[in-house]
Amino acid sequence: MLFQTKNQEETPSRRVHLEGADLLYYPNFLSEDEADLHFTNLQTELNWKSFPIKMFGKMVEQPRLVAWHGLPEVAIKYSGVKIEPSPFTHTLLLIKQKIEAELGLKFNGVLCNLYRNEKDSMGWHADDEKYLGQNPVIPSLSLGAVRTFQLKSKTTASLKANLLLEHGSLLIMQGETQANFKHQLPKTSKPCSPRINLTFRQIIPHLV
Ligand SMILES: [Mn+2]
Repeated sequence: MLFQTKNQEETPSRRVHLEGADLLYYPNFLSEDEADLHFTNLQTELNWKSFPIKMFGKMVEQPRLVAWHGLPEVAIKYSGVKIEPSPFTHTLLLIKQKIEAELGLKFNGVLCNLYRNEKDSMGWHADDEKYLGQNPVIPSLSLGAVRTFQLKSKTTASLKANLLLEHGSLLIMQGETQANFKHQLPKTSKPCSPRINLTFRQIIPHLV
């Protein structure tokens, strides 16, 4: 088709229909081989850390490992704690460049989450921090075990979606998605192997 770019033919995407959200899903953004290789390398390359959080007045470990990588100026506040970025690694740069080429956008940081098994999770939240700017474009790359990603409207209970995020897939959250919706990655009862999720961000340093 004339209006289709070469890129879109190579990495087909589909819209996720959810009123008030703007979601684009590429099931095979990476080939199986690329995804396998990146998954293995990221497990050892990244600066994975366990972050404590306060729950019901007690300090507990968050149910996942986290790494923040980016340009030197993009320290962020994560769960109320300021974290300085580790540099982009070789694998992160390869993935970042591929996403930037597809979207025609630049990103200066990437939040990495490692869900070690079915018990690891992330609770309901929106990526709506001021330092991400209004209506941020957030590409979310998934590697490893398939997990269910859930979205729910901040105001309308009937507006919700469950998405299975596959190995090598890319979900783009953009437009008013963060303004109108929260998202989470619930734990599951079925045993599962590790999953790595990379969410790329364009941080506005003076707003952190
Ligand atoms: Mn998020």
